[in-house]
Amino acid sequence: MSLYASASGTKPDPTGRPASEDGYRLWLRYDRIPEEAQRQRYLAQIGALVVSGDSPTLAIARAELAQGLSGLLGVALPVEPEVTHGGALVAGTPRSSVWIAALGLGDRLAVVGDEGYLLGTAAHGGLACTYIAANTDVGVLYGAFHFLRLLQTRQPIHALALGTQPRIGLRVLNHWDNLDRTIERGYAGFSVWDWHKLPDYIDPRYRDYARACASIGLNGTLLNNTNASAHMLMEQYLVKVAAMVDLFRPYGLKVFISVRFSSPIELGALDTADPADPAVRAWWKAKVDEVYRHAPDLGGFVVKADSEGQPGPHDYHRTHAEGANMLADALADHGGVLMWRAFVYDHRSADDRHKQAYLEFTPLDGQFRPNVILQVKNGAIDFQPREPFHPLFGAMPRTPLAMEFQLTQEYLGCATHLAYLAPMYKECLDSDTYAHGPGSPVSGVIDGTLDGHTLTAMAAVANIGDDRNWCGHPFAQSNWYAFGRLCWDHTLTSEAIAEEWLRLTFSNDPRFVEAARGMMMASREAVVNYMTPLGLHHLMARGHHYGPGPWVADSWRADWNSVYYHRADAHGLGFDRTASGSNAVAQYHPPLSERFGSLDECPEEFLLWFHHVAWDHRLASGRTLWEELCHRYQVGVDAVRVMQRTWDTLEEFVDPARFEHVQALLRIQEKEARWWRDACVLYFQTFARRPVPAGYEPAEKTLAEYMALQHYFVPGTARPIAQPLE
Ligand code: BDP
Repeated sequence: MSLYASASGTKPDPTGRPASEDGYRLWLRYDRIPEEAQRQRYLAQIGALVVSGDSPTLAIARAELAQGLSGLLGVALPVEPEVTHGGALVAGTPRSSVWIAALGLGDRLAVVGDEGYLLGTAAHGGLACTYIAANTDVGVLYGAFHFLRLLQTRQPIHALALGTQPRIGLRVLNHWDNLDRTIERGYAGFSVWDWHKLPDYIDPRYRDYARACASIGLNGTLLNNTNASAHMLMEQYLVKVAAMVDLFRPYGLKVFISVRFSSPIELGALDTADPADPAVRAWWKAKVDEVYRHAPDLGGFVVKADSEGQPGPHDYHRTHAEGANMLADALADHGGVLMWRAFVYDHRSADDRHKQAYLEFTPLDGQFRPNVILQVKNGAIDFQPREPFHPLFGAMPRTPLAMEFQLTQEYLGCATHLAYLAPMYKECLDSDTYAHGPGSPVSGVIDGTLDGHTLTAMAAVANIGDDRNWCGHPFAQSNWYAFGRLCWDHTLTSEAIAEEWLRLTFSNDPRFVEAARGMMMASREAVVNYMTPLGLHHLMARGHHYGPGPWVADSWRADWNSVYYHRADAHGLGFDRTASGSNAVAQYHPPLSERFGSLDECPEEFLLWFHHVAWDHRLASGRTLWEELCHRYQVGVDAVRVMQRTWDTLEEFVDPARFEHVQALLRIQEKEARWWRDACVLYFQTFARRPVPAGYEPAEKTLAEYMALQHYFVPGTARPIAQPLE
């Protein structure tokens, strides 16, 4: 257990408020249960801890249970090699533990697979016990965390009888971390990976990272930026990667690395990276063999190719399948998986950016090797506050598709805006693709059930940095948490995950939980309203994406301009993606293609995504588009104010440090929500030429003043942006 883990404990202060915490412990806070009767009930059931077996993973499970239980129960439980009396908590596999073997759980264990577990109570030989049983050591570890969570959230454990296993095979955080410790789109400090000191110095924080991941069932981590540097494949970095692989192995966490497609040129001194060239293939084969000599159980590679200036097979007139298969063949000998990203769009293409990945990849369906999985962003543009699901889901039945979400809030207010994103992830996962008629949800594509795939994955761009509280905003931790929980079980509700996280992270007091859960559940919609209501998208300032920039029109690439997306003119607003426009709607299966394509039937939240709508068009509310736009922007600001007022009522339940931190961040959020509202309303007004309806707050500045705002050194802007210094 790391030193860090216990560094920020809570002791009640004389005023009754918990002592300040810095958030380092995330949801793994094991403070003594203050409700005495509850604590005694748990103690009566768990008087000793029996985790036999000496694998590194079981040692971690034992240490976690010992630390967690002694913290929660307030006494150091005896840790015993064998069960000698009733009231013990027993954890293990039928091989590691004679007691688990004796319980005869075979049939039930058979259905929880390699990573699942059973939690239950049983009696054997006259002794009663509570058990955590699994087929593998890592299953025991996952079960241990689940068991601790039950106590942390004060659940009854006297009649436990549950079995669970993950619905998704690979559950991977993607760190867009550069080797110099900057993070592309990172807002919580610098990278936690201290590459310079690896492999000799292992920061204790890495273990706490692995604990946190394991506690929510994540089993993969991609260490470096998708815009990959070729350095990653140099031997001096491979030994560093190997140290991480060794460290993370007992936590069940597989390491992946991003590789640069042109590495044979940069590292191998070849003059081509053409996947059909035998020398290139041989170079990759040898390089992959070398990688696996250092890190025999590396998870595999992630590749971004032919996108945003990254090299790829198109440079040699080869397809994505040809490029991917070359790498997949080299990885296959070692059991490695290739996660090939579908985030591709080309400014030289005349077609709507929304359509490009679909056009590129659907003809390749069935052409990828079995160890390739295509990693697709939740929406077709780019992690916007709201997007319809990506039309590739449901369009490539013969290819395993992985979901890619973004936890880091590149387009949702960086780390200063409170935005709980489980509702956004669920909205996508629960969307019906109609690929095989009604009842063909995106989640079914992802978990393999719809088309019978066994290689399944979910990935998310991490929001983790070296800020003491990991994610910048205390509430941003909930998105990391929610991602793990949804990978394990995408049928969980956003409300349930929010409640669980709040209880673990702050307080079990129902008055707190109910109010704070309400804030969380409303938060993402608030962001949508004050940034991009009614299906608007990509209105952010250029490059760093911080703040509004609906006027951005001067990029050398059309598809990096806001005006490309909103298409405001004297007639109206929105991107016509119906048959009269780009016809992106045709990429969806019926009846969605018709629904999205019809002005009357299109859900209002996607209206301006799919339609160019007249300013005077009446919406369901009876308001015209212009009036509704003004209304939504105001509603967004108001929702932030409601969050502020709610948070202010919760002071007694939260320690001063985190309370004041959230309070200050909500003030920033309110200020920036107004900035968004005013800048966008004033800008769109220049096209609508209508007055802002009565009853709305007047803008603070003029449009010219908003347009003149410049921001320097915005975090996460890894790629240099030319900015005038005067
Ligand atoms: C966009 C980011 C860019 C990433 C890219 C990606 O702005 O920094 O490199 O996605 O997904 O959202 O590769």
